[in-house]
Amino acid sequence: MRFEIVTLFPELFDVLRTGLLGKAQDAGAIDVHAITPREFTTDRHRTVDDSPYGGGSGMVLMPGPFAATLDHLDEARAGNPTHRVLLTPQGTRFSQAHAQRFSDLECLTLLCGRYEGFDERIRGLVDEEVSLGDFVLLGGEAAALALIEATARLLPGVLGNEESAADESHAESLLEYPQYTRPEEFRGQKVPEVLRSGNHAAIARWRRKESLRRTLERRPDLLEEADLSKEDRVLLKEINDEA
Ligand code: JD8
Repeated sequence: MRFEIVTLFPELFDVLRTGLLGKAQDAGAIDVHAITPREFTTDRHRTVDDSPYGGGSGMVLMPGPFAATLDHLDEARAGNPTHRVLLTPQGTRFSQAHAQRFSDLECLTLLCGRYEGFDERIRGLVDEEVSLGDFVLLGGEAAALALIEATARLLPGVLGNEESAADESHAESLLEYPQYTRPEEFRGQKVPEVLRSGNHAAIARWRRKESLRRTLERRPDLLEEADLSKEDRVLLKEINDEA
């Protein structure tokens, strides 16, 4: 899968050479191409922003350099299609469902802004608008990096361990159970006995119960959405009766 990023700071995407996504790039499973609209300006100062019509503080990104960048990318792709996403606080909240949908694409083009944001006519150049969440960033780049990571980890050949992505997807509606490794005792806290019992059925039951407990305590909204089995309801009743 190819990720194209239109950004004033293409060097920020060098971080994707780190770790598993670096390996995925080396292996050709993903291809990351960050490009700056400054390259497609025509004036001496390489201007990409200007003051807002109607007055007010700050600068607004001009549509021309963004449109020229997208045209260039279309030509470089030789007619192969892409899906264009604008990162903005005004977009729909990014979720795992977006990551799943994007991971089916051959090519995804992400538009990142800075300053006070985009000239309204840039919105007409994209297929959808996405927000990372209800907090204020300085620009779209950190949101794009998170979106790329969430999407790329779903691709075949990216995770290394082929089981992990599928394994987690059926559990994605619940929070994860507590995990332990060595040592057996740390600062007076012991690893739960059941995990050292070798009883795999008991371990699976304990893990499911602790997932349910943690989700109930921290993210009851997720529990509403989860489709729970009869056994899950038994475990939830046990949790309730403990209190
Ligand atoms: C793009 C400029 C800066 C500063 C308005 C738009 C996403 N979840 C998210 N939070 N913030 C962004 C985001 C912020 C951006 C731009 C995305 C382009 N800014 C802000 C305050 C005034 N501009 C985001 N996705």
